[in-house]
Amino acid sequence: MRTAVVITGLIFLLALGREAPSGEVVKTVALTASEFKFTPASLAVKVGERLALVISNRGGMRHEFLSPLLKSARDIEIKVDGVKAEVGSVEEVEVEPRHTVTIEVTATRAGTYTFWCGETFHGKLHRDLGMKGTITVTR
Ligand SMILES: [Cu+2]
Repeated sequence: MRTAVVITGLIFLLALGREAPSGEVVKTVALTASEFKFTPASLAVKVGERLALVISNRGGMRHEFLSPLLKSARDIEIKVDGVKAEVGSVEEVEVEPRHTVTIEVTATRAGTYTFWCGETFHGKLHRDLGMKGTITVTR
């Protein structure tokens, strides 16, 4: 009986090991969205480092997070108010007022990636009113 338990435990561990993001070191960065800025507006991460971007909307209107980083990164996971949302690929993430969305990604390529808000206010992109920033990915 003991053998059976050990084997079950091994299978469980193997199954856990297949999940790429688990066990990786996670760098958590808090990003506040409001009218009309992101704070901080610049952040840095390393290639292969797991980034958890915790975006809190402290404003009164819906904001978005868009970035080419989401196209080149791997293993994207989205959590809305702490609850995991299933995603295959993602181009933009919406954050309603007083809500928090966490984007977890692992950057695969070095470079400087812009991010911005694609919502509009009186015909102008929030991006053009100041809601933009950069994520620098280094080796
Ligand atoms: Cu916005």
